[in-house]
Amino acid sequence: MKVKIGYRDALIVVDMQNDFMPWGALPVPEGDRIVPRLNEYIELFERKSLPVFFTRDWHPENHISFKGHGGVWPPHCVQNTEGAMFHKDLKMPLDNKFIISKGTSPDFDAYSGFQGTPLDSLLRERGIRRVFIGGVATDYCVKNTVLGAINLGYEAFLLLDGIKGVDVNPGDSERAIQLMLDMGAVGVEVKELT
Ligand code: VGL
Ligand code: ZN
Repeated sequence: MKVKIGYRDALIVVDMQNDFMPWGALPVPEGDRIVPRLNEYIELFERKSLPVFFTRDWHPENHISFKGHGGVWPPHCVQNTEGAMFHKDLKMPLDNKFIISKGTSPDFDAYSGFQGTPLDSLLRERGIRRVFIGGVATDYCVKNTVLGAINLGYEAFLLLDGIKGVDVNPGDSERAIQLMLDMGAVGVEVKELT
């Protein structure tokens, strides 16, 4: 299926930060392998002057999701640390780019890029109706961002060749993908976009 992208479309790249890479504190296996593919998507949107949103986990060091503070995860993506920086090879556009920080206060966590952020209003005020979502982790922040988008009335496209999951339990990512598709997300690959 060919999908023609245009002025009502935006790209959302989820959490491509060092701590989610194989060398990071909360590694997503092969999380770094999707960088070149995500760069292709970014360039496609950039060429058409369409907005690109980069979400990032941006936690205080006593964050509720951390072990010892009520959560299950090792400390990760602590504000202003190297682990919270984007993968160095990710091609961030100079213009029409937005960085969306989430999980920024100690007592709230956010797996969805929409939770506690201005993402919805930024999309809405630009007349965006369709969002194309890739990044990490398929079974956490990608899943919740896709479902959040659908709940808010956006048409959500899942970048099947631009996602990687944690798979704490084997099969988590496969089940997450199936759930997103069942909820109405449309799976696409880069070669289908024009
Ligand atoms: C994420 C676990 C904890 C994610 C964030 O980006 O998918 N996963 N915090
Ligand atoms: Zn987190």
